[in-house]
Amino acid sequence: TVTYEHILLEHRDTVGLITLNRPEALNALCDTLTKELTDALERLEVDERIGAIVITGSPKAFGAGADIKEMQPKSFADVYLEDFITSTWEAPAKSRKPVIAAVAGFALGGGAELAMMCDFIIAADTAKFGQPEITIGILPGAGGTQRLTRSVGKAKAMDLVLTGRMIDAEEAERIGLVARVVPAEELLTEALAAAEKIAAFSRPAVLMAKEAVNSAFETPLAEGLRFERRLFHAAFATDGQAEGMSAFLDKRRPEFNNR
Ligand code: CO8
Repeated sequence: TVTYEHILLEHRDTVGLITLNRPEALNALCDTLTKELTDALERLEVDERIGAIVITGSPKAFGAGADIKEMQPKSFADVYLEDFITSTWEAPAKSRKPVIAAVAGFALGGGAELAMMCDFIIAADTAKFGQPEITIGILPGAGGTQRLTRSVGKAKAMDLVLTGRMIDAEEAERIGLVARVVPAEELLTEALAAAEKIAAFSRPAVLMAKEAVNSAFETPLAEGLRFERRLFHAAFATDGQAEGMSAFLDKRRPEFNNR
């Protein structure tokens, strides 16, 4: 096990649980936190026991954005040359294993962007999402103009990015930003149950399914459909297909070996 300063990393059987843990700054994503998060995700990625990942914060905040104290003195040359913040910040989006964001409280700026880098968001009824960058003289810089627009469309994305207003969990679900809203006290249970469920399926199929859905955002339709069909055909080369279909016909639970 590793010990970090601003996050907690736990193995819950087949699920990797990362808890952002910088309460004094509402989980503002400082340099150390983002590096630790990247490190934890890389460890989980190569850990064969882990089939899915949950990223969560505290009841008060999933993440209040990039650390404004750290950003305040930076110049154009500083941020351009260090490629702030993408160079340290693409880990959740790059992970091949499914990553669920379990969001309670504030998910603002980089915090909302982090949630959107995950494969889907389960929100507590206390969650509040927003891209308030405009209120501090900048604009979203880690997907807030791109992933948000793809998930909720232009009207809502422009509204949120240009006014900086916050939306509650109910509105976030209505516009398609979050997959489910649950009572705050059930958030972690629900997210871990979803992750465990995913982790129990045939792993090649899970990774292919994630890759196929993601290709919908990166390719024209004809290309995406062709890619999906190739993966679909490839799934018939896995043990999971043989086991899953035999188990169905035998009326028993499948036992996947992740091959
Ligand atoms: N950075 C640094 N410190 C923060 C941040 C932050 N983003 N957010 C909160 N804190 C600190 C506060 O300074 C305060 O510290 P202290 O007690 O030492 O004064 C502590 O957390 C508690 O905060 P508040 O007292 O403000 O708590 P409230 O409950 O009154 O308010 C809010 C909560 C509404 C969340 C408020 O803190 C707030 O508006 N925070 C800033 C939100 C924001 O503007 N975020 C966007 C930042 S810009 C950004 O994210 C650019 C993204 C680029 C990509 C980044 C990828 C990592």
